[in-house]
Amino acid sequence: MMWQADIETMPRAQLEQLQLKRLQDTVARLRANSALYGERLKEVGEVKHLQDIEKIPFTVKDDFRNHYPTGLLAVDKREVVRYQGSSGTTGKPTIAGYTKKDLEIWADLVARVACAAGVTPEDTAQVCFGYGLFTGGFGLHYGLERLGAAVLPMSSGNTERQLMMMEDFGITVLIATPSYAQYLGEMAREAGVAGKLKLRVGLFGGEGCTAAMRQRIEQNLGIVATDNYGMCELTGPGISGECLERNGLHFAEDCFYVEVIDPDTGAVLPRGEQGELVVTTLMRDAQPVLRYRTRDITRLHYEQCACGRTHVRMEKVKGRSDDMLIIKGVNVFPSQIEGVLMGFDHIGAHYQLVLKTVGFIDTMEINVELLDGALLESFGELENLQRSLEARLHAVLGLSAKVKLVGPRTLERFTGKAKRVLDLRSTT
Ligand code: DLL
Repeated sequence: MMWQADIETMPRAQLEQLQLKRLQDTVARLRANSALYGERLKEVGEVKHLQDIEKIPFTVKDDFRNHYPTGLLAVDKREVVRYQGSSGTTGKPTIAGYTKKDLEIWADLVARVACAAGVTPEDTAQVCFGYGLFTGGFGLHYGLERLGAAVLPMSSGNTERQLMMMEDFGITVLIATPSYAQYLGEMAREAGVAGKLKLRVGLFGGEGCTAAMRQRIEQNLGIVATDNYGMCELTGPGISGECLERNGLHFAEDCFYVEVIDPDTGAVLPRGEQGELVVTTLMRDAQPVLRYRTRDITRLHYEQCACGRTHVRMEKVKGRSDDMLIIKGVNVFPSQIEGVLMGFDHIGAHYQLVLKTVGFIDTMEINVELLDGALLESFGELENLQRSLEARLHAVLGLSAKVKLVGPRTLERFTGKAKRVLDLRSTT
């Protein structure tokens, strides 16, 4: 099923022509209406080919901070009908403004990823993303309405009430971060309602999760879930999402131009190489963004997908370059650790990484929840499991980590994006 089949299956040559036209329009509008880009584009000549984009300087998060809250608008403020922001809870948020047309396009983009995940107008969806500045709640809400599904706007938190409504309404679609979906599944089983739920589809996003973790959540809740990516600086959710092939997230290339760069040198990498995702908006009126450095590490696949969509597929995000841990000089993404942990049967879905400095040396301890507390009674089995985990982690990461196995339900649960890393290392 496709929401805008003509666009989603557009032959690549035609798609690239459309991108060039839209890029040229965006650049022209920014030259005329944006103080920041007007200045930056002075040195950039004409954009005649898509590759000419490489002459344009990058936009970075600090540009949003320095022009907070509305300095990046390229339209008169009277044309703005909504503001959204980044999900962080401290400091000044990153702000995105939208015109009416921007909101229309955004709703269609979200309807596209929901449709690709198998959502239909017959469905009733429970949105467990926060409604507020965060783009997740309102973004999914209007996209699902656009598609014709019924929406229950529960927002995040109050898990018992979420489960009650899920059962009462016969909710079929769950919209949540994977960590909250995991928690909901756990609570549903505990409350004895898991068997009564009618869920069939999940749309996960706002944070990554490994394929192994997803499989566990799917089993708990009886759903098939797709991964959906987005960020406030570039609109919000709906910029890329998986189809049911689940073989990468299709990027909405009619509305965005994507590149992958070497995060250290800024050089554009050849197609298919892993690096930092850089995105240019092609259809935003209120706040167009040129070459935004997302900090997210991924890889792009240009071969056509079995679903028939032609838009480029982005691999699941491996991590953010600023979340990458450097431990004793070794680069580690938390997702690599999750991948190892989920390969063990007795291990639950909750873990926490604790980094400390002991006598000038970095150490990593991983608190890992067991699925079954009974294992804690058997010292021998516990020790065996701990040793196997440590050996596997060492083999995969090239680094020793101490594993501490803890009882079920002892680690913190999250209703939004999970915070699994506790970095207590001294910075001196
Ligand atoms: O998290 C937008 C969103 C909401 C996407 C709901 C999908 C569903 P921000 O709060 O601005 O926006 O955070 C953006 O979150 O740069 C990634 O690091 C991370 N992120 C978002 N989705 C994924 C994902 C929303 N599917 C930042 N996989 C991004 C991995 C993700 N990371």
